[in-house]
Amino acid sequence: MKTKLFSTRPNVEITSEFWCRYRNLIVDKVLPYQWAVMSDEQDAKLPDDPSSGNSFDGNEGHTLRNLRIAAGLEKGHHTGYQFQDSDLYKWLEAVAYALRYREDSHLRELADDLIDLISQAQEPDGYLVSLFQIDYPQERFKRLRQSHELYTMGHYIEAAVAYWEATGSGKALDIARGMADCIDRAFGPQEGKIHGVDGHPEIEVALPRLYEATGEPRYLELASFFLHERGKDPNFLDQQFKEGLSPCEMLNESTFSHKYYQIDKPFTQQTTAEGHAVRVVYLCEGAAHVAHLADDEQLRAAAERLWTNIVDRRMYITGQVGSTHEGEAFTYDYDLPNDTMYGESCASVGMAMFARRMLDIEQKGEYADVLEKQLFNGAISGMSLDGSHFYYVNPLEADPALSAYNPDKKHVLTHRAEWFGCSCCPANIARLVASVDRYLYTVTDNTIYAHQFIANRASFGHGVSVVQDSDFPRSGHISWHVESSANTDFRFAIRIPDWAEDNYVLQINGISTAIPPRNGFITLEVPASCISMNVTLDLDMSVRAMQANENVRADADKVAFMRGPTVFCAEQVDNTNDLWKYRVTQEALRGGAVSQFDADLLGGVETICVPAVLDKNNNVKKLYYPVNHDDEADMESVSLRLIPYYAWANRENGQMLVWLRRGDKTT
Ligand code: FUB
Ligand code: ZN
Repeated sequence: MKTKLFSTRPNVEITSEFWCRYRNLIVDKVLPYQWAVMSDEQDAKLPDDPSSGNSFDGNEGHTLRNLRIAAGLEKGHHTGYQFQDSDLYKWLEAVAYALRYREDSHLRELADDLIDLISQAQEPDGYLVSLFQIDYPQERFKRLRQSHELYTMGHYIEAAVAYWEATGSGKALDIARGMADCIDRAFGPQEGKIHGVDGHPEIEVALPRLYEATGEPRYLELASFFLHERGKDPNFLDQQFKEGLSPCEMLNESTFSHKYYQIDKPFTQQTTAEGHAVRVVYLCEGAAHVAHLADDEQLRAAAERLWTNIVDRRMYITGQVGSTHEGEAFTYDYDLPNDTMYGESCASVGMAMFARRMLDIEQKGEYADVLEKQLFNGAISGMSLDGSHFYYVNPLEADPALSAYNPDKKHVLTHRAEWFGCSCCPANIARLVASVDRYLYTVTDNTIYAHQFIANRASFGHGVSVVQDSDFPRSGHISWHVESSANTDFRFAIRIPDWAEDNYVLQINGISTAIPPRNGFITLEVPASCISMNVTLDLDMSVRAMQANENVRADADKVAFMRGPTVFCAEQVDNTNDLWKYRVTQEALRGGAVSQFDADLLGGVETICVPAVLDKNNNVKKLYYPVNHDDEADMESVSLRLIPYYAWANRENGQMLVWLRRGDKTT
């Protein structure tokens, strides 16, 4: 076994202005707000959206109250979804990460009290899912297709590991051990145990983390069991209904196919991402983590295959996944509609986590590219700039009229909501933003891979520290000051992002170098004699006009604009006409679209001015009319203003468009 030089979990302090703003918002606004809603201190308005799981009227979740009832402190029935407890657990996990960068006695107290409550609510055998404890104790582990029992406990286990790491709370971790032991006694390959899986993967993500925290091999073995068991018997989840339906309606839901649950065939034989998107990406994240820890080639190969299928054929330019609201699911290759899509925030968060686990297995720039894409687009678009409004569905094209009058687009909100009946996304975004410091480096035996351009100060143990300065994504100038008293050789690798192509300059101690990237990284050898090294990378941040693969019918003849990793969009408030009427000119495609920083807009954002044309005769035409070639002469030159996609819907309600219509050769 090779000895590891560095800690695989470096100590990282984020200094990036962009991310500090978000992370302070998490502490000052997001977490207190989410707590207030989940503890019923504050009412939140739910969107009028009967699809996408928001069918509860009013704030009926009473998330904390469910746990209080389970703990015997209040009387009543469970309210909300079967996995309602998990929202609080994600909140707790986010608090744990936040406490690592900002001391906050109020949040700490709330979290400690919550752990006390959870401990009171937990059954003596470790089980804890409030719906079943309060109203359906006889149904425990009997309705796994929709019960979310392992999903819910999995989220607690993740939170507990994070809280233990942040505060040393043994109590939090003991509860998690109790849950995992309870699950371990009930499930597994041995005779007499349940040979089946939860309809919603998550325990596969949680158990390897608990294994890392405790060193208990049973937890890793159990995670491995769930991954290999998935899809072995496609009928397993249905079989449980043979003995009759549950008195709890929610648990009987059966409209979805085996593919929806990723059980149509063994996970290790799956080749395409099918069914519910969040389930797929959580499953893959767990598989990649277990593959790494247990050196499981089958799981690694499956995770890699599904990664390739998602990233090459089923992912939006902004990183979102899930092309349909029917089952919040993947559809088929290249089917990426922009206005009926789902793109759930949780799925983007899950993709970021999946990418990080893939980086642990193999240090390929591609994984870090996707991670960056999620961080700067798909995931943060789920939260408003004020931290108190959220998206569940993240479209690439929206129009208030469509959402109001076209039932196929009812699930697309043109303004973020205060909360959701099914509110899985808000705390998921919070836990990602609060833990972003864990996503910047991948560390292997003797190599530090610096793959994100988010300014930070990091120490890796063994006398090696790195200070990364940048004003990214505003500027493409990144510098690393590496200091070492290690007195041993090591490597420092820097990602060259795919979006930079060959347009970058790398300097080491002021001297340009032309080392070619391999697998997306330039690797620098740091000799034992080196006590400090300065590396700078200048990435070309020019605006890029992007097109989609020609198989993506939704984007045919369309163009999107990016600058660095950031995808841009047009919003109605900045542009006078309906957005789909603008045609982007050839000039815009050839470098004529330019960016400018606007310090007064949306807290300070880059904007792009795109040369475009509008048809002057537009308003006088009939519904249908013959093509008139003179029309081409009747175009009015205008410009379209774009803002970063993540910042849309923070002003007045209106249309939004990422993929813009491309003019023809004459425009
Ligand atoms: O089923 C639990 C969560 O609710 C899923 O992950 C989300 O997609 C939402 O359906
Ligand atoms: Zn969600």
